[in-house]
Amino acid sequence: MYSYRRCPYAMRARLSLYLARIEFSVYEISLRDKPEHMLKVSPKGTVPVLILGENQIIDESLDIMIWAFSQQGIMDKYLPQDKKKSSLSLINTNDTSFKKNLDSYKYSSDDRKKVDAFKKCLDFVSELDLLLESNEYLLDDSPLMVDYAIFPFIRQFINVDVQRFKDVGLKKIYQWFNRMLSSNEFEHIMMKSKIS
Ligand SMILES: N[C@@H](CCC(=O)N[C@@H](CS)C(=O)NCC(=O)O)C(=O)O
Repeated sequence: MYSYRRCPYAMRARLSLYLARIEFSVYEISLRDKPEHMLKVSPKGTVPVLILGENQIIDESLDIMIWAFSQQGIMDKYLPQDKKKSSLSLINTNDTSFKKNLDSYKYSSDDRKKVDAFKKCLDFVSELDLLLESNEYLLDDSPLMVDYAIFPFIRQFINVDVQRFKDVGLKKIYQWFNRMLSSNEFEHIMMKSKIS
């Protein structure tokens, strides 16, 4: 898999392969100097790119997750039918509006824009915090695809300014974040080894 260690999309893909116990080699790329072969097999130039064979690649992180779960017959465990619609809807909000606001929060040099983006991000994060009133994880008492898919982005959001986030007082999501952060699976996929 062509990957980039700190990319949240690549993290969710690596997490799903780890959960499915699928062995894979990680080829860590530089986003500024992408390998020719990667661009040849996936011209859109984003990571992760999972190479299954000569003419078979998967270059969307959610498709990699779904492929990994289906390979091992653990789709029902991580994306149960009765939670499919709500899982995909949360992931979609994460990948569209939340990601856009997260980028403005992270990269804006204008303080007013930054604060505005932070508040917009909080709308989604508060929604997640509310879900955690009912379960240990977002939609269940054990982590599902939705937790693994969203966590890397919430991690980025909190890490921009941990104190600013803590001052808001969203305790449940902060506990969830710490639980996901210290999980074996996250520690494993962040290890600096080439082979997983
Ligand atoms: N929709 C893609 C998005 C992947 C994506 O945008 N990855 C970023 C890194 S976090 C990337 O490769 N960007 C290309 C670049 O920066 O040149 C997916 O889910 O796999």
